[in-house]
Amino acid sequence: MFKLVIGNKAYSSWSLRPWLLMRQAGIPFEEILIPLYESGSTDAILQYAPTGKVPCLVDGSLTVWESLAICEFLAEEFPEKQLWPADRAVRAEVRSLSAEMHAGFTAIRHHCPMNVRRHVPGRSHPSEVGRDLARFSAIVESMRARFAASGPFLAGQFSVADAMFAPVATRCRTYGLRLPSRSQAWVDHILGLPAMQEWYAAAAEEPWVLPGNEPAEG
Ligand SMILES: N[C@@H](CCC(=O)N[C@@H](CS)C(=O)NCC(=O)O)C(=O)O
Repeated sequence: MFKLVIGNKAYSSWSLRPWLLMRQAGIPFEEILIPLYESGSTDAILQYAPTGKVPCLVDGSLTVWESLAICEFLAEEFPEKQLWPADRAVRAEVRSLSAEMHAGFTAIRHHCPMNVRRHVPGRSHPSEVGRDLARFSAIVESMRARFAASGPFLAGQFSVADAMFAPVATRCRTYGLRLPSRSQAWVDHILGLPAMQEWYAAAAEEPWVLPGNEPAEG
């Protein structure tokens, strides 16, 4: 069985991506959770991933690291699940969006760190966060306008892009970021998935708290 090595569910946005992909696609795996940013965390991760970072997927003697590479690998392993859309043009677009997420959105990632236990709406954020949010909304509005008829996900049916953007959905909730209606509907849909509810419930039970990152604002 696959082993998926992840970090704390409260904080580890990169871990959430392949975890959600596997849960949503019904791909069985054993979860190995290594609490991050403790003495010994990096050494523990290095037993699996050469980067010392999570996520990491282990399949027997084979190791795959980097969230997007894991998603690519799984899409190839399970072609019948169509984790990339079947249509060539849509697939190219969804691949581009997934790569854009993997390489970009640095302001929102830096200034609005994922913490699914937190709710702190109404804060002011640097203007570059607004630019990332505008790009995110433009993506979702465009995708949902074109693919509404084929399902509630970005390209209609669930794809790697939904998994890659899922942590942005959690940040929109945590920080109360305002979105246009189609984007808000996508965020609500992602956060309502049973797999996301499972992730949130597990995060709520985690004992680990990063200093300065956790007052229980609600
Ligand atoms: N580009 C990597 C990013 C991985 C990453 O930065 N993971 C964080 C947790 S979300 C990590 O392992 N941090 C531990 C550390 O940097 O010591 C990916 O896509 O998987």
